[in-house]
Amino acid sequence: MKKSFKSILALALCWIMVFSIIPISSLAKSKNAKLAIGIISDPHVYPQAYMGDDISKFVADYRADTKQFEYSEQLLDVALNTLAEHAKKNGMKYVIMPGDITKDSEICAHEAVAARLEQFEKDTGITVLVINGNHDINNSDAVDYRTGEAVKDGSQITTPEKYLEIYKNLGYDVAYNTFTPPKGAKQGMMSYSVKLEGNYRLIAFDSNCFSKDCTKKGEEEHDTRGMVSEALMEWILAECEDARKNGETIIGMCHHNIVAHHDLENNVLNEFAIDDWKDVATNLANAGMHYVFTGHQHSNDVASFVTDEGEVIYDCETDSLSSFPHDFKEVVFDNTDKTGKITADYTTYRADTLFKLKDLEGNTINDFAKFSFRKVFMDGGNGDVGPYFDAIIDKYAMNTIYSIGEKIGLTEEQSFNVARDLVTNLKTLKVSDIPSTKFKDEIGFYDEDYGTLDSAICSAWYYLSCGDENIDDDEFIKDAIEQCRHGDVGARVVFTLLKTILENASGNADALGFVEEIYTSGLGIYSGIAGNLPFAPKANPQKAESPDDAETTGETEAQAEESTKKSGGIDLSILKKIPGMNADTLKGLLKNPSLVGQILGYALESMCIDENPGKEMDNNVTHIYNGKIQPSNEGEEKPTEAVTQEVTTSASNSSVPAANIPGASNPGTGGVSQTRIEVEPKVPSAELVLTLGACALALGVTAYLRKKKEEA
Ligand SMILES: [Ca+2]
Ligand SMILES: [Ca+2]
Ligand SMILES: [Ca+2]
Ligand SMILES: [Fe+2]
Ligand SMILES: [Fe+2]
Repeated sequence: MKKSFKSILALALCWIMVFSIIPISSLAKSKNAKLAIGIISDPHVYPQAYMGDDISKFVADYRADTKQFEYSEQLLDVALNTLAEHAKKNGMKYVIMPGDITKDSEICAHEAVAARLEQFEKDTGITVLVINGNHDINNSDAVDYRTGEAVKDGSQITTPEKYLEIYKNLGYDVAYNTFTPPKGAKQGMMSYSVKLEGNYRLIAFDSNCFSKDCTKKGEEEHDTRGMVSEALMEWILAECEDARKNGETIIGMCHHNIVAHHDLENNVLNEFAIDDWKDVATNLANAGMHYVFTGHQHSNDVASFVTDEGEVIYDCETDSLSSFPHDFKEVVFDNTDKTGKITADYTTYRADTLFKLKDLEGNTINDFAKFSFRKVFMDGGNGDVGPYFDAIIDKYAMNTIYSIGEKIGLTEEQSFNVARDLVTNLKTLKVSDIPSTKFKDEIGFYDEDYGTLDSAICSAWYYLSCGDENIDDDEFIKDAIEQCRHGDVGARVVFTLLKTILENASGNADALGFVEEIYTSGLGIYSGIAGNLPFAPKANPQKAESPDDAETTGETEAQAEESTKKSGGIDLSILKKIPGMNADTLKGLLKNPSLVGQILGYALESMCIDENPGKEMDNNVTHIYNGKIQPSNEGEEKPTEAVTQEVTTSASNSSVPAANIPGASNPGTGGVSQTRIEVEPKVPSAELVLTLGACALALGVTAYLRKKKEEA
């Protein structure tokens, strides 16, 4: 008896063990569960070993770039090490990367990153899943500086086939399905899907254009824009269908934004959101993809979009690891709710949150975000974006300025002075009487007497890049936007432009032609954009008696003083020095300065205000998908934006019903406009447009230069 009791006991213990261990662990794979994922986007790595023995040439050549290439390897290191540390607590199983892995598709960079990621997989047991970005394939900017000079002989360009070979162990090794484009086409060819633990399906799709079947020029050279071809969409929808049949929760990843994160993505910056984004977002959301992870624009943002059927998609964009503020994210999904509710709990971290970087001299950098912001915009000064503008003008515009100048008889020196003075005069242009002080401690830029245009640009850059925009406590930026929209900032920008040119070229017979060509060409482009803006350009109420009339019709001293006041303190008498100037010409030139101001205000507002899906709901929040949304009962308008089911801040864990979210039922105030706008501004780089953007839109000169450059 004793013996058999023992064996029964042993048998029972065995059963307990079998039931308690084996079934649970085998069930875990197919059963819904929480899932932690790390997200690193746009690391834009370039290996220091390829910058040459003396890297100063490389650093100088990329001065006009906000990406910190010389720190890109360190940034990836500290971010991965932080994720590994966090994984010990949150059990993270996957790290995903939504593209722009390299500077410009350099093979040396791809190979260095792939080696680092494979090592990370070995060290941590975490699986890394990558997708390519626009910079990563067929990019003729691929460069080798090992000789100390920029060598662009094509030897560093990564082809699509080479890319697949390099990343074979970083996604494709665990793929459930892959996409094969139709014969002769390559769009989407890196796309694959993976079944993730916890009953999720990741659909990683290649939104890029690097082959002749889809690039704008029909060449095997990358575009900045992105798209989903018909064949790729068919494949994605089939994947969604298959995942839904299996009861899997669908998660998307691609490089380009599926939902526009602010209104500028609908017009000026239309290469950031994917082509026809509303159609793509509608297809994906209706097919059951409610969360998609993107990058590309180098900023932190969540934006939502609701389809006609009431399905929502949240586009979570992660900041570029190599650009201010150098963030990465972690998300915890939960699909265990029986009703089908899916929660995504996001947390955003600075790259150097646990481990610090070293500068080129080997000194520890305490706050890399601040270091990088100041390095790009201030170069050690206070609130002075001059060096960055100088670098941009130098890199993108100087040759064009010289050639225009030459055409109208300016010396090279005069042309140079026009460019230099424009930068100086515009960045110090007063846009508000209120001092700019909000970022004095955190970043170090400020204006203690009154707010200038460069402070407005720095502020906008901060808000857009960091996310969780809240300008409630920023009296300067609120006033700057108001002054641009309805004050005389536009007029003063125009006068500054004229004054600068005339000061350097007055007396020249063609100076007027120069001014007119620049201004009208710029204005033409603005009018084109403005016709599609979500506001109607209003005539300035003061325009009827604007200074241009007075200027050319023999005004009195008192009138001149009044004109000077109206033009923001700029002495307009200089306009009289233009050879051949008459009232009609001047009127034409100064036709609509209020439009210039409105566009500048619109650009600033798009970058600084974000209520989609709600105010401060980008970085550390929980977004919940809880089935279809019923269109709101007030009015026939369907909610096309800024809608969230229920939002919980991670910190407080308090639940806020959708009705209480600012902007939730108020389309038109959030980041997404109602109509897609087709304009053709050619964008040399994200950095150029985003930074000069606010300023250049109002300038006219940059649009003109850009257009001229294309013609050249
Ligand atoms: Ca792997
Ligand atoms: Ca947002
Ligand atoms: Ca935002
Ligand atoms: Fe990027
Ligand atoms: Fe990109």
